[in-house]
Amino acid sequence: MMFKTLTLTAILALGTSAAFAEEVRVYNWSDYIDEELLTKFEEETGLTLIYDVFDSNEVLETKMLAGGSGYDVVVPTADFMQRQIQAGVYQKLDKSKLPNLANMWDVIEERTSRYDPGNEYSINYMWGTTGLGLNVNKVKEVLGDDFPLDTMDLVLKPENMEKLASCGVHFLDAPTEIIPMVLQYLGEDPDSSDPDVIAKAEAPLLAVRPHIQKFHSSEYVNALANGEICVAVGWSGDVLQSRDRAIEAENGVEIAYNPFAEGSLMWSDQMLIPADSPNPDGAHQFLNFIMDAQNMATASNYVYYANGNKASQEFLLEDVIGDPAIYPTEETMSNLYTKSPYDSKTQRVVTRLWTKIKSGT
Ligand code: N2P
Repeated sequence: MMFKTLTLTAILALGTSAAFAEEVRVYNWSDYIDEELLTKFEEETGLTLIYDVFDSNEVLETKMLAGGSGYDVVVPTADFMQRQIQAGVYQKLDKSKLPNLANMWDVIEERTSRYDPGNEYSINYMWGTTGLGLNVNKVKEVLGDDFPLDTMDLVLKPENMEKLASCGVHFLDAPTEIIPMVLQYLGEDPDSSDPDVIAKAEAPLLAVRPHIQKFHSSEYVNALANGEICVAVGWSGDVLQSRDRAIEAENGVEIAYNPFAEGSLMWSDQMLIPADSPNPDGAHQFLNFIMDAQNMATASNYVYYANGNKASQEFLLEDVIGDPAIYPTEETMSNLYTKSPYDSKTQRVVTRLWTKIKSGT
């Protein structure tokens, strides 16, 4: 009897580790891949891919810091990633397993090495900007034909927001992006960690708060496309996907994305392997698959975000590589700003302020 129990335990243990060896678990942002690539990865490697999605760096960070997420690949934004690397939650890449690193783009590698020196832990997946998603005709109807459709006045002046509330406005539920945006509007340093400077974002946000229908970081993609809302402060590629959904639905809704004339945030999302990944070998296979030039182009052509892969550029569609809202020109680029990570004390200040803004009190 004793012998039988032991045998059963041994078999179960074996079964568990064998199951892990067959699976790769990836945790990525929503609306961030062409799902054909997921099937292609399984066909090419024989591994089972479990692909879950999130829409908030804070949610991902909580999981990473708690440990035991069970994921093999996750995708934080670079400023969050830097703090998480310092907390020890990731493992260094085994670059000998990543021959497709040769496809990566030195310009982006240099940019991301500010957050991950030598890019020892991460590869760039996509990068983009935070700006305005607009239902062009609705906004013109409400604010007039001549209203400039690329200014923060549109979403930060109460008199405009009061009018736009009639057709619906969403803001990203992303405190580390919206607060810096308001600081930029006020002529302050958007990257400031000074609590007194950060506090200056409170009054303008509370003033427009009654006219913001929702703080949410993924619902706006469909809501814009089907005409439920007319404005979203959102992410470049997500708004462009919304534009496509409206075109496909043939519903007459015309969606546009504009970075802010006052300057938009440029961010980079990085792929990393958690220190406690159950299948680091499978994780490396996934990263190498993603860095294939054709695969990376397939992803960008679908999600309308720029990527960090130079070799993919020859496979990009003209309306991706040729669109300055996706691959910015030098001139647009000079108007973008980046963010460094908040230390944990400042992060708490930002989180507290955000709770206050969302509750509107
Ligand atoms: C993908 C949005 C990712 C942008 N839907 C956030 N960094």
